[in-house]
Amino acid sequence: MYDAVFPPDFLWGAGTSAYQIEGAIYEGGRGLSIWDQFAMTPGKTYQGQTGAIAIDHYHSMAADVALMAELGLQSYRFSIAWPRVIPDGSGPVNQRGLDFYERLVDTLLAHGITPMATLYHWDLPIALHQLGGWLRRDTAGNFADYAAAVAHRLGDRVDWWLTINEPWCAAYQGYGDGKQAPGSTDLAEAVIAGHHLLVAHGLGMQAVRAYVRPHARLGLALNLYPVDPVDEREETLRAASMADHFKNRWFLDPIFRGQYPEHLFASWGVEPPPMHVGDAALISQPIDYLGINYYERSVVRAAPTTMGFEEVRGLADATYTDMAWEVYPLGLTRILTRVHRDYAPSLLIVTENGAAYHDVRDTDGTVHDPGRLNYVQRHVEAVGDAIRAGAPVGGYFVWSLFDNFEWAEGYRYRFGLVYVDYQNQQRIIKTSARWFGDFMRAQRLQHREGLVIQQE
Ligand code: IFM
Repeated sequence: MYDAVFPPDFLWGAGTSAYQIEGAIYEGGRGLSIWDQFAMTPGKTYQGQTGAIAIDHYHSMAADVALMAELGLQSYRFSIAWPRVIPDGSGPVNQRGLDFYERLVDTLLAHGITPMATLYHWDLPIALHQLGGWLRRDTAGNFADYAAAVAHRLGDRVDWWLTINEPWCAAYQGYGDGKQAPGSTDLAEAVIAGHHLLVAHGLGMQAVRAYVRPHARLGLALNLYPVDPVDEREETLRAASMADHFKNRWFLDPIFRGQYPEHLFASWGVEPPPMHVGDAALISQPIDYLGINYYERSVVRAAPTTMGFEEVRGLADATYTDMAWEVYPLGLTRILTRVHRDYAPSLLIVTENGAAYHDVRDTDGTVHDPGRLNYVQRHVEAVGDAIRAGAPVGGYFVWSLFDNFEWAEGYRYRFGLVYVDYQNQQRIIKTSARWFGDFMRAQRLQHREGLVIQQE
């Protein structure tokens, strides 16, 4: 079922982010972030859960990397916590913070695992939030200084970089619907925050580029969704177009075309963001790859909401994960080929793809996760289909390597290939991880020995 479609240098891996796994929020000179504050605010997360301890990766990093090697992971995507590196967001660099990530990178490399570093996965230092956070343009400049500090230390070893993870979530969920930190509910603010995140991406690209090796690859990761109308009525088709603009084109267009879609903000009844001279070129500077985070498609119908649509769930014949996200592998092929067709990035990497289930330990201590196994297998096939259709896909990362803090949902859903017992921090390799490890090994072997292995 998996023929020789994946090239020898295809990156296979899994990902995490700092606040979701590290814990140790008061250690190593780390400052606090908007996520510490948000999670500690009553009512913001499931049962008031926080990332204060998470899966304690800060203390178990070496063992965690050894586990990655045991699994056969070829590449590991992680994020760097800005408040560990610059506790107040701007100003002095905390060398102990950088030391931690340097140890992580060196341990990965010692195990032959390729590091992919994300610079911003939502943990804005609280001191910057107090100055205005992403509503303040200078935050983008502060981000560039932070990015430079990290790249200065790690640029001689890390060749894969992502500036911002999912600016749509950071902007819209952080400032628009309030589901994420810092929890504002003002669409006009979300639009401004989104623009400043893009400016930060642009400045961050330049800052990192100055310190990395010539062959290093720099990009950012967008969460994208193919959008389908639930029926063929004209108003539904219009709603689907609105949804596509909101979910996809809001960020794709400025990055690849240097401009927001026409009438986008007017259609939401808000002002466009404050564009400075040079912003368009800065934001749309060439990236070496686009990270695509794909989980499900979006099926919509017309509704009297600000964006003119609402999501439709519970479709007959559809299957859903425990988090009620549709399992729709074809959507991954579709989004990859669509981005290739409409925006033509030179390289696409699936930087996140995965499924949340309520996994449990069997009496013998093992964890079987057939839902996730099926999800990952089918999405890997969907990537193969996209490559066959001509999309330049160069990597695939499962989200997530470990069960972890799923933001406002706390610990109630598990995304990991590896199960974590939150009582004692024990790690247990799930069935999906065993399969994925074997699969990665088979891919390597296939290319090393020039074999074509047909895997069942
Ligand atoms: O856990 C998150 C991740 O941090 C960002 N992308 C989506 C994942 C699942 O919700």
